[in-house]
Amino acid sequence: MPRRWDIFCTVIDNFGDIGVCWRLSRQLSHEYGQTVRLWVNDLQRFARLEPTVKTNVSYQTIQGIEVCFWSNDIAVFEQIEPAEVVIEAFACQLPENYLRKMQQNDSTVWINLEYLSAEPWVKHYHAIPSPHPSSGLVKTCFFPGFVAGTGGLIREKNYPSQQDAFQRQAFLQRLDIPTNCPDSIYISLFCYDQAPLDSLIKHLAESTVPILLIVPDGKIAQRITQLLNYSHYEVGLQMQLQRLTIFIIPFLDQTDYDRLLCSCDINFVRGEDSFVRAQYAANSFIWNIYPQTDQAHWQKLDAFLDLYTLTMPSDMKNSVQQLWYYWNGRGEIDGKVLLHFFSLTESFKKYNKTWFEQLSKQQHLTSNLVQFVENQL
Ligand code: TRH
Repeated sequence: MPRRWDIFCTVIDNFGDIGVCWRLSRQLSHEYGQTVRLWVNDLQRFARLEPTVKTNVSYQTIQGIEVCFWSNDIAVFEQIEPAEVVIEAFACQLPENYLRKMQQNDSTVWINLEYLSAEPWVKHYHAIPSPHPSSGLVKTCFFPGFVAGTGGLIREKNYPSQQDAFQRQAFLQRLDIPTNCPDSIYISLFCYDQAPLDSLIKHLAESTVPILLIVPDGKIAQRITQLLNYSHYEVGLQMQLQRLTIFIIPFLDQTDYDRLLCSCDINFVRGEDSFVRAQYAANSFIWNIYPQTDQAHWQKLDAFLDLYTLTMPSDMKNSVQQLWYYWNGRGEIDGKVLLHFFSLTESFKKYNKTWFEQLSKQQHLTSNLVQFVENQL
């Protein structure tokens, strides 16, 4: 049943909020024929991962989705009729006057799309309706997750076949990355400022295996350039340190970023969305979790490790845990740890394929959302 959806997204920092909302919007529209209006407060950020976004217009249609700039001027919402389904992404606050209009139609389905976590409590809190204190409307928290009983993960219907069909060699050549280095390890790098970048670069440079490190344009790429004492920074720059070759590539659109994850042997990913996509790419991955001031991220990290490594041989499990802890700021490693992780690359690929198959068995988030809405209306 085609419904009208309003998705509200505030970009707090980084790319994850709009990254998730954009994937959701596209899947709702393209695979479920839903009419989607996406409200986003930062078009510049959005344009980084979707270059067709115009940053100087308030309304535009992209790939069949109405994209609206959500400014501070709430008078705009006086003219707006709320949709049948309202998604408030990551507990962003709806405009007051929009909320008042929602009260006039008590069949509106109002959902707060939460952050992803592998913690066991998630399935107990998923999809529990609660009355909103001031409006009296019912709001439901939708928790994405990795197991049955949660909201699931965003996964396009044709994701595996899409990836099978793509041409790795042509893709890497398009990015000016050499493809004739069969003995080299291809690594992509996307991480937070807190990650021990200096030490990683040092270990990679000392590796006995040649390494091609691919870094999308951004703060991390700039820091590496400084670290290696290069006098200028630009996209396309290639740097050499012992057996390590570093390529600064453009910040890619989401589809190409997915391809990059499929093209590399090892992916350093972060946050939420790139972390999930690395799992779909099924190559080795190292997660830099979004750091929280109360250290709550450690619980989240451990919860995911428990689930992900459940059936992993102990050698691989220890290697993942040691490396992920180090990468998130707990403990140092010596070069041998990294080399050992590299030596397990093929085993990780095999294990991660099974992990992906397991994830694919659960209903995906968009399908769960559509089903939930149909049950309400
Ligand atoms: O950017 P992030 O750090 O986002 C984070 C997390 O979502 C976190 O949970 C949230 O609290 C915080 O934002 C505010 O990392 P994440 O989630 O991986 O999102 C990055 C997005 O950017 C993802 O959709 C992939 C996309 N991307 C590209 O499209 N091209 C690129 O070149 C790169 C490096 C990323």
